[in-house]
Amino acid sequence: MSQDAVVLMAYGSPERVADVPAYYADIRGGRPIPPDRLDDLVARYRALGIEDSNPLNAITEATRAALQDELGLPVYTGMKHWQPRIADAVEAALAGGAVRLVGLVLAPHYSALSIGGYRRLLDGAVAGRVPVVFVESWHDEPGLVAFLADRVRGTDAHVVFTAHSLPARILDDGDPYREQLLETAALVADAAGLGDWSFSFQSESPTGEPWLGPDILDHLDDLAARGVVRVLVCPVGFVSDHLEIRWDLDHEARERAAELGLELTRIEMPNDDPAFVAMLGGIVRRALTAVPA
Ligand code: FEC
Repeated sequence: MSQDAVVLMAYGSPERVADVPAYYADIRGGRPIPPDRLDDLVARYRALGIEDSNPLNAITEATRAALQDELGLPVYTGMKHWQPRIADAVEAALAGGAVRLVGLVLAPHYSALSIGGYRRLLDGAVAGRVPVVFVESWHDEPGLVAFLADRVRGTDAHVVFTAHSLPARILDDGDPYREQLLETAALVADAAGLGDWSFSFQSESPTGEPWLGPDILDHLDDLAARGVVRVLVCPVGFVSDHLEIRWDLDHEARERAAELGLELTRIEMPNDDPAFVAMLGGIVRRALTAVPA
């Protein structure tokens, strides 16, 4: 049957520990990997219990299935750094009769280094065979703001909004990433009536160049020095439980907070929450009506 279809894109996670070297090589795009960094990454996945199967990819699948039900259209998962690849999703969609594709990334904020990469992979795979409606960002989507505001409203903790850091050189090129992140944080804080909040980056990689800051670990030091005792982390740049949430926040940031005498909690991630999936559905429907079939 000829119809529209959605390619739902995510970063991807190795299915088992044995996949980590190939997965990391994909992220590095051919640049060499220091052996200690690989060992460290394997140890992080092991610490999360990912030996022979990966619950993180199962979350993406649950979100895909729920979005498909919500839309009544086929939705195919395409991963940036693991399987099924974005190109696999495109081939499956075209084999299923798709005549137009919506490309939606499970990350709300645009950077040429992140969403731009998904777009290049999608466009390259489609190669002009069908029209593509690509959603560049959804950082100020009212449903996202309302969803996150519900997660932080009424807290007596200092709320720290976070997102993945990127090399600071993106600012030289006028990249909107940081601006969009700060906008989401301000919109959520306003909608939830928060008085005490801040923003920090997380998950920086030691690549030898400066990254956007402040990093959450340093930021926790500052908050403790300011007399803050309770912190609620709201990761606006991520939408599901994965390594950067379950290790970088739940392990590393929590450990640093404990050393500082801070109580650190985080919001439950959207994952496949029905309200979140309904919001994604609204974005897809709007994208389809904005562009003639
Ligand atoms: O749960 C999982 O298994 C995967 C979690 C995961 C998500 C994620 C999201 C983003 N990343 C972004 C940028 C970078 C840049 C580098 C980089 C490196 C890694 C490594 C792992 C990793 N990232 Fe990631 N990222 C996730 C996982 N990321 C593992 C490699 C080990 C390490 O450095 O810790 C640096 C690459 C390089 O070395 O050159 C840059 C951005 C996002 C948010 C947008 C998105 O989700 O696509 C931006 C989830």
